[in-house]
This record gives sequence, C-alpha cells and structure tokens, in this order.
Amino acid sequence: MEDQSGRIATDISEIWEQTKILHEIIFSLHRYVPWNYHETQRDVYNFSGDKDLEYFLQLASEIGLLVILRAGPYICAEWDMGGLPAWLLEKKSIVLRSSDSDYLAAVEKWMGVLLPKMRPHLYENGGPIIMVQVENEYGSYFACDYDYLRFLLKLFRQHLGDEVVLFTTDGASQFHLRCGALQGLYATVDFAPGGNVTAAFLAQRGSEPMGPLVNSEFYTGWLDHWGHRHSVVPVQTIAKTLNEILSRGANVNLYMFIGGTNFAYWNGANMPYMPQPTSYDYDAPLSEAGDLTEKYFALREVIGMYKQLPEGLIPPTTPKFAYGKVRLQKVGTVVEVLDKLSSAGPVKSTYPLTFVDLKQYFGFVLYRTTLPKNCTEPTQLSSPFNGVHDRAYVSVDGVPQGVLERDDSLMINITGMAGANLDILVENMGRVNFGRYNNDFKGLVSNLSLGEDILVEWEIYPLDIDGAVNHDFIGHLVQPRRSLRNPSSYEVPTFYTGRLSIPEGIPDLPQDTYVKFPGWTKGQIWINGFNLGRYWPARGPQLTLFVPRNILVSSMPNNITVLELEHSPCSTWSCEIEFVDKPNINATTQSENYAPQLFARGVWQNRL
Ligand code: NDJ
Repeated sequence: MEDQSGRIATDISEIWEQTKILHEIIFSLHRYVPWNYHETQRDVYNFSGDKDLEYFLQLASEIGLLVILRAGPYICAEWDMGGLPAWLLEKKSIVLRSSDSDYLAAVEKWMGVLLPKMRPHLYENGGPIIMVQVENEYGSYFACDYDYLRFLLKLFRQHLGDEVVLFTTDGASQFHLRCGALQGLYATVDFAPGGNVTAAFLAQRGSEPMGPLVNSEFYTGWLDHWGHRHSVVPVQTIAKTLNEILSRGANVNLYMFIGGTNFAYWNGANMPYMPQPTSYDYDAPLSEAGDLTEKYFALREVIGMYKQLPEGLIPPTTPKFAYGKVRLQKVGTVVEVLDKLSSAGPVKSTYPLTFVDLKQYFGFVLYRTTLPKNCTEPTQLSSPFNGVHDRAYVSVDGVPQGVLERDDSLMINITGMAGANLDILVENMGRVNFGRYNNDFKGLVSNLSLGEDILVEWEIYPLDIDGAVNHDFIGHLVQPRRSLRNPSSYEVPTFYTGRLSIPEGIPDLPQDTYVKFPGWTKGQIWINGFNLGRYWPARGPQLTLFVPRNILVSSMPNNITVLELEHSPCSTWSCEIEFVDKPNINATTQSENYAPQLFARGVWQNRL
C-alpha cells in the first residue's frame, strides 16, 4: 500500500495508520496452506490441479483480492491432523509443534519448498500477499515452546525477507497469548460473536500496545461433528458484534466467509474422538456451494455502514440441478476384490501394524487373522485399550459380525469355527486437528482380544481403493457370490457402481447438484474417480453431499462408485442414490437425545 511519500509501508502499524487515514477497509481473503495436502507422502510434492496454490493466488490478484496467507506448518481448520502430514508419526515419540529436532527438520524442509514459491506473490513483489501467519493458535497447545516459535520466525524471515508482516493468531486472553505470541510476530486474536469485544481487544493490547486491532477469526458459524446437531449461529448476533468490531476501527477476518467441503478423507476430528463431516458449510455467509444467504446480506449491510459498497450486481447463487435417481448394482465385497485393492498382498506381523507403519495415511486397511478356537457361542471380540482408530467392520468367513468404534463400541460378540478368517476392515475417519492428541495414529493401534486371548499372527492388507477406482478396477462386474447366511443386520463392506447420464444440449449443464443416499448407512462415494467424501445418513446431521459441477460431464455417462460399509437398501428396498437440487446438512441425529447442550454453538471451549 502506498503512503503519501510513495514509500511502501513496511509494517502493519504503518499500513494500519494509512488505513485509518484513508478510512479504507481493505478486502482480503485468508488462505490456509495444509502441509499434508501438498506433501501427502514424504518428499513427494504436489502443487497441481486443486493443489495449485500459485494459480489460486494469481486468481485472487486478478479479481482484486489481497491475501493473508496462513502458512502453518500447523493450521487446525477441521482438516486432517490440522494440516500436519501423518508420516511425521513414523517417529512414534515425535513431539509435534515443538523444537523436537525431527519435527523441526521436516518443517525446515517443507518451508524450504513452500515459502520460496510464495515470495514472488508478496505484496512488495507485486503480488496479493499482504501478511503471513506463522503457526496457528499456538497458545492453545500444551507445549508452549518458545524455541519452536523463534525457529519459525527465523525460517519465515529467511525465505520471505524482512518486509512482509508476519503475525500470530490466538484466543483472546492472556492465557492463550502467553504461549502464542512472540516478539517479532504481530499478535492478533480470535473470538466469536456475542462476546465482550472490548475485553478481547484489551487482551490483544496486552501483547501489542500499538498497531491495529485484529480479530483474525471472527466465527460467522461453527463446525459440525458426525452425530451432533448442525451448528447454526444467529445472524443478528454476528451482525451486532461485527458492528462493534468495525466501529472501533478494528480489522476482522470472517471465519468462514465460505467454508466449502472436506472432500475425500480430509476432515479432521476433535476429542473425545468426534470426526467432522464432509460438509464444511460452517453456516457461513456463503454456503458450501457458494450460495448467497441471509447472513451474507446482513453482514454486507453492516460493512456498508463503514465502506462504500461496490456498485453493480452481486454474483447470483448458481443453479442447482436435480438429475434424479441413479440405480446402482453390486460389484463385489471388499474381500472379493481384494486382489484389485492390495496388489502387493498382505504384510505379515505377529501384532497389528498402524497405517503409518504401512506407509498408508488415509482410507482403509484390512486386518486378517484366523479364529484360534471354536466360537459356537457368541464370544467377545474386544479392544481393551480402545485401539480401534477409528471404526472396524468385522466379519468371519464373509459373515458380518458387527462394528467396533473408537471411544464408543469397544466390544462385540462374534461366532465362527476355529480356522475361519476373521476379517477386520479398519477405517481412518480423520485425524484429531486440535489439542494435544494431534499425534493421532490410525488402524489397530493396540491388540484385539478374543475372549481372554490376544489375537496374533495377522495378515495386513494396505488398500489402495482410490487407485483401484481411478483405474476402473472396480467398475467391472464380478459375479457376486451367493450372499451368505446373514444373521446380523449388517452386510460386509461392498462396492456398488452406477452411471449418471446428463442430457447433452441442455444449456449450462452440467450444473452443481447434491447427492443423497436414501436407505444407505455409511460409506464413501467417488464420481468419475473423484473422491467426493464420506456419507453417513444413519448418523447425520449431513444427509446430502455437495457435487461441484466441474467433476461432472455431459459428454459421457458419469461413473459412480459407492463403498457401503454397513448396510445398503439393495436387498430390501431400492438400490439407488438420488441427485437433488437442495442440500440437507442439518438432519436430526442420534446424539440429540444425550448431548444437545454440549454442542450448541459456541459453548465449546478451546481445550489444551
Ligand atoms: O484456528 C482454529 C481454526 O482453524 C480455531 N478454531 C476454529 C474452529 O472452526 C478452526 O479450527 C477452533 N478450533 S476454536 C478448535 C475447536 C474445538 C472444538
């Protein structure tokens, strides 16, 4: 930003003074950078397609948006492991977000890739990046390791130079700022609507006596968890507090302005273990699909009290199309197509291995052993140390037995004869993204017992389901074997496929849509090989998944693959899914009976 003398402002306080002088509110967008999105496997970097961060910055610049880059290395964000890559856990004792030497070495290497890419996009170099956040709410983390923050400050300065404003964000209290703020990093705070704005900024002044007041995360909504009521934040509460913030001449980042979607397996989780759903709608001013909401107009009105709003039309909500029902057909069970999912075959181990041991970080792993004894009577299969991370679908010789679930269902009864295959498909439901349990190992992380006996001698199959779907290995019909006697209401994890044909010649098709799963229970869906995400209508609150138009085609049928983990409607009802033009992410959930007060918006406190 130019000041009167034409000199580039060199720090935030000068930018702030100019802003006050110019009475200008600058519009910028906050952009998190999830390390694990770009380096999913160690030393393999991906900045292409949806991961093309520089193209994103170029787009922002072209439409006149400035960017506040939240570069991590940790970002929280209801994103798997808060953006940290799971391969860090190869060192089982690693202390994440600390001056642990192995952690710092990995951070230094990653930042040596990311930050040089960002430097040309800094404002001083003609780009849109006006500020860069270091770490994320570090004051909420138990480690309180100033050497770590000093290391980051030095590293960011080394790569980005001395001009760009580096800052931190922490909860608005001395308790959080004590460990989150550092000399040389501009301290900002975050707080929700409905609170005491004066007190919040007073807390910031405790770290920054001068310079701009900044709320780096003004929560316009809140996050969801599977099985808990969809969070909604009343519009008027937000509008009132936003007005209080702007009337002080303070700066504010709407968190979220648009949330979007945790496609594939990217969602995170909180403790006690609660994974977040695929939708990251966040009850934000723009919906998950980018649609205008009442909240958008209410906040626009407040901002309009402080800044001349742009003339012209507001980009309209995009049309949604209800393509209707699509019939699916059974392709085969996970075990029936195992050779296509695990081409290298099993890893043999006396005791179970974790996903990280297998160098697999997302999705599913099949753990197989044989029953060591006859279980003609129902016999307890248990995880005494709560080591199923996170859900396990259990079958004996292809007969479903039930589901084990972290923090919830640690024991089921099974039956079968000695020597029968005990198959346990373990699902990673997302790594904890906030607090001390961030080092969230997945798989069978401790032994299972059958009765009193520890189960040993495992064959462990890493599963590359996404690879198989992308190579259409699953699309070909296998002759499903005669379905086995099925005493339980469960079915073994099974693949289904179908095709959605979008009529050609209709202008503007394909359009955005939503897909719902009437009669289905829980699973994963891919469209044209794109992993759209998890569905779990049996638990809610999300019943529909958002389907962006750009994964659909009208030139040929759209291939759909569904992995249903528990029970499909195919044997009892209609084996179909349906594409509709309206979302439903706030269905009632099973937990509303026992924990509504816990997750009513905003009662959640940041916990260490
Ligand atoms: O910086 C964090 C941001 O990335 C702060 N948040 C946000 C919640 O949407 C988001 O994760 C909090 N996270 S307070 C902890 C939530 C615990 C339930």
